[in-house]
Amino acid sequence: MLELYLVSDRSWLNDRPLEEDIEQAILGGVTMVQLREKNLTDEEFTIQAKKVKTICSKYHIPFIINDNVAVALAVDSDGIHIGQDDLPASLVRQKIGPDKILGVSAHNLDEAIAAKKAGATYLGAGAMFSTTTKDNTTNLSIEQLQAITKNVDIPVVAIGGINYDNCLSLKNCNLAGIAVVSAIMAATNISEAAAN
Ligand code: TZP
Ligand code: MG
Repeated sequence: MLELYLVSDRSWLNDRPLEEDIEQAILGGVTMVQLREKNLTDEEFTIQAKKVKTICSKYHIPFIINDNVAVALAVDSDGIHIGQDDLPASLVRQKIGPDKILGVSAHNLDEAIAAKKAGATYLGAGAMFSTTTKDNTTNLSIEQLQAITKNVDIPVVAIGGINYDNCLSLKNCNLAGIAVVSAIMAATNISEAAAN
């Protein structure tokens, strides 16, 4: 499920609808999709989420909403992903119930342990490499990543600057998968980038 986790970014779209790029990514081999929107109203986010949910459902790909519990509940997404600056994970778990996927970002082992305790289904750990997709990222070393996967027994995906050229350097980290934004969203041929 988490093998190749696409996190969306509409800033790479060239007049194409986001859901079409996401469909191309799924056709290329993406196994999970997160809709990450930082500049939409809840109403706009909900409209976009319904379109992406339709595509994900068509291919039986889990569909995750970034940050916004109201939107996640409104569209009945498969889950939600939250960071350390969003609502506390335990509260989000309460709001969404026991069965939804809850992803939590972790930047060190302590955050990873706390997220699991709070009810996280999986962890997003990073940033592994330098990235221009997100501001103010903190870097996580390979050793720190290995400490997380060794000591926390829920699936972990790595994120941050991961691409075709560097992804194999994470192969000894016991990951459930990798999460990527620009390595797929910025590609001219999205399905090919996902397949590669
Ligand atoms: N969280 C940590 S790094 C990051 C997020 C959302 C951005 C990853 O984007 P890219 O383009 O794959 O480096
Ligand atoms: Mg967040």
